[in-house]
Amino acid sequence: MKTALITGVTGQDGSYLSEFLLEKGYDVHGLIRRSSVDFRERIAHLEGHKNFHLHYGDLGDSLGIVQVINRVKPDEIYNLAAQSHVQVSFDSPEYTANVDATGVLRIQEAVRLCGLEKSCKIYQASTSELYGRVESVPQNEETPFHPYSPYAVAKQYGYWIVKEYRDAYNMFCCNGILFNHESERRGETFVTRKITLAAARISQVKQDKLYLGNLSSLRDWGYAKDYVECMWLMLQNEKPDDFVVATGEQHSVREFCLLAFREVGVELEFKGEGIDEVGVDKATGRVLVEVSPDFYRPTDVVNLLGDPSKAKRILGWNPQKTSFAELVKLMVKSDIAKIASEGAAKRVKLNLEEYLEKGIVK
Ligand code: NAP
Ligand code: G4F
Repeated sequence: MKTALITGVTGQDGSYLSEFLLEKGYDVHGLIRRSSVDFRERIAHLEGHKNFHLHYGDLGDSLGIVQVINRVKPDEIYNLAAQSHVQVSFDSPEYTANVDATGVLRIQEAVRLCGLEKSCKIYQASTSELYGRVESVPQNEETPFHPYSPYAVAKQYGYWIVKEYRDAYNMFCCNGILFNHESERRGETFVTRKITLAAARISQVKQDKLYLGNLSSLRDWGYAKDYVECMWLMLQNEKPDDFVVATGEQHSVREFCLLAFREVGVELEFKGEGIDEVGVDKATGRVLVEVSPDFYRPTDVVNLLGDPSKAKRILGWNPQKTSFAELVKLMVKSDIAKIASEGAAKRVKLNLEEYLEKGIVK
């Protein structure tokens, strides 16, 4: 039985990758951070599984990482842990560098210190943000990087230290240059999930309006569940290498909004430009989407489109399992159910409070 260690196991990708590897018969170990709230929503359903184990640790703490790697002796490490929000990296640039840059080095060195450099394969979660202020479109493994946020600059260090250890110490380590991938489990402050949650709430009269930043930003959005398979395929390849993982299709934030609101029966029409642009419900004339400068970034990456030919050719990975329209649909559907169930739970609580007050239940 193969053993895998996943950092970032509580995140979107970590949860799907855990399910994927358990399904393949792996013994899966996850690194978790101690926090005051101990409910880990995305992996709660896995916590009783006999081949699923959790260990406390933090990418900022070398000694802890060495201890976990020494205890687990993994055949494969998937380093998914990161301060993963680009906008937040402008507010916490030093923290982001410590986790997203030096954290990668800590993993690589820990593997060497534990004497596992010949047996343990490492996957590093690199990113399309490395292309940043893009120098050409579409982007592939040969496209020059131009990182354009503290997050991307930190990830660039991670990318290069992986390549360095591959050459210097002959280690099997790979960079997956993943373009944006989303899902029902996407963090709620990333733009796609913010939109699908808002569409669900607005349709259930629980929110009035959605405020967004740059509506013209272009992304290559795929489905996270499809992408974790490619992480695994990279570590099964004959030799370590770097791969772009993308769909090869590009859409704007505005287009994402149009499709998401259509799923809840609202036809939006966008009017105006820049900060004055609004998304109006065609049927009622109500303004449902507005632009707020709060969500503009000091520097924004606006033209990402990936070319996944190499992953397709060498790894046999299918980049278009889930289409853009299907992705939007499944995210909105899930959020409609989530918001409705929150309402139901609240009603039960209110009823219970009323019954307690009236002495109907004790
Ligand atoms: P995510 O949902 O934000 O998850 C991030 C994970 O990192 C969480 O489990 C978080 O743990 C953990 N983490 C954060 N700081 C840590 C630290 N100091 N020590 C240990 N763990 C820490 O991210 P994701 O979307 O799954 O992305 C996974 C990885 O792929 C990230 O490295 C991200 O930068 C990269 N990436 C993502 C995309 C994308 O579109 N999703 C594209 C390219 C690259 P807590 O639960 O304790 O916060
Ligand atoms: O959803 P986003 O925050 O994702 P972003 O910045 O592309 O980063 C994500 O994908 C990267 C891969 O390219 C990962 F490495 C990274 O970890 C993360 O998962 O923003 C997408 C675009 C940006 O151009 C942003 O300016 O949407 C624009 N946007 C417009 N309004 C907004 C908003 N982004 C957010 N988060 N919130 C808004 O209200």
